[in-house]
Amino acid sequence: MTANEDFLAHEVLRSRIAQLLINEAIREKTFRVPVHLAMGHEAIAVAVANVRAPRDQVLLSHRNIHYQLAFGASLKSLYDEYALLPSGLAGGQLGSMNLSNPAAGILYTSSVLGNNLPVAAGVALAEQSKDSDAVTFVVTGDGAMEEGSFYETLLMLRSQNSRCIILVENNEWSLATQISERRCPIDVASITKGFDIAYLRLRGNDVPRYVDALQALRQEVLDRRYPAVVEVDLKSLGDWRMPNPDFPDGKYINYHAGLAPEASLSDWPTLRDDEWDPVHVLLESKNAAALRAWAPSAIAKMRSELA
Ligand SMILES: Cc1ncc(C[n+]2csc(CCOP(=O)(O)OP(=O)(O)O)c2C)c(N)n1
Repeated sequence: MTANEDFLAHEVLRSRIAQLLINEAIREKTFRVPVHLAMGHEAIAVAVANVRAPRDQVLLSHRNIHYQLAFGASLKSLYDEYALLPSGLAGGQLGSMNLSNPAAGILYTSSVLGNNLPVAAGVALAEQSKDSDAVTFVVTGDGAMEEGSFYETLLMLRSQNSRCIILVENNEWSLATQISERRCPIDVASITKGFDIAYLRLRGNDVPRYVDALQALRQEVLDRRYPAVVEVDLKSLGDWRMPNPDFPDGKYINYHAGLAPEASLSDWPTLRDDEWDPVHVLLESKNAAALRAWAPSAIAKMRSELA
């Protein structure tokens, strides 16, 4: 394992532990705003933070805690922000769904679904006019992709040959509906082909592999001067089954926001034992034993941050 791979693994773990501690605080009704946890989304956020060049800007959506953490926000600064305290990351002014952090490269975050896409097109155009070699990253979801702004943004980015990467975090769900329940499938690869926009699909939560793929794509976007879409298959962890007489195994409840009632923090903070959990994937790494040994002390240290 290289030093960078080791760093990436610790970042994934730090993000998961921080989110499980935030989940505990949600359980205790500490916060004054709804928080959308992103457990299961850590790998892509850690990879983007690692690939980003200093001038690159990132624009986020309602579910953004994984990027805040990957871009260096402390657990305490997020905890205080969600409690709307002056000591919060944005002085308690932005809460969760609109939390930006321009000093760290998170230029803009919007709770209005699909809104960050045209804003990103504007940001990318502004960078182009300065002849900079910056790439703009914008994060969206499979639900937000249903907004007209997604398609308008593709048109605008390709027409202007803007250096922008749209990341679609495809968790298959939008609030309480699955893609198959609410719409026809959208073949993003074909749509991007129609616009002659680069397309990359990621799955498996292997952060070093994500970093390599994103680095190559970022370079392609700069060299060829055109946009790209990355579709990332992932699962938002924290789902649970509610007892219900009509469902022998309980009714499936997708995790969307707020408390993940059955998620709790243990010495090795996995939530499922397969490739859909980025923390489980770390067990495949050469450093797995050392990571397992490190986790309890990290948990204790982060818990003490909040004491
Ligand atoms: C313009 C607008 N319409 C509706 C909403 C309500 N809303 C918030 S999150 C969400 C679902 C988003 O789904 P997706 O983009 O897949 O992200 P996920 O929450 O699954 O991560 C909706 C409909 C909103 N915030 N803004």
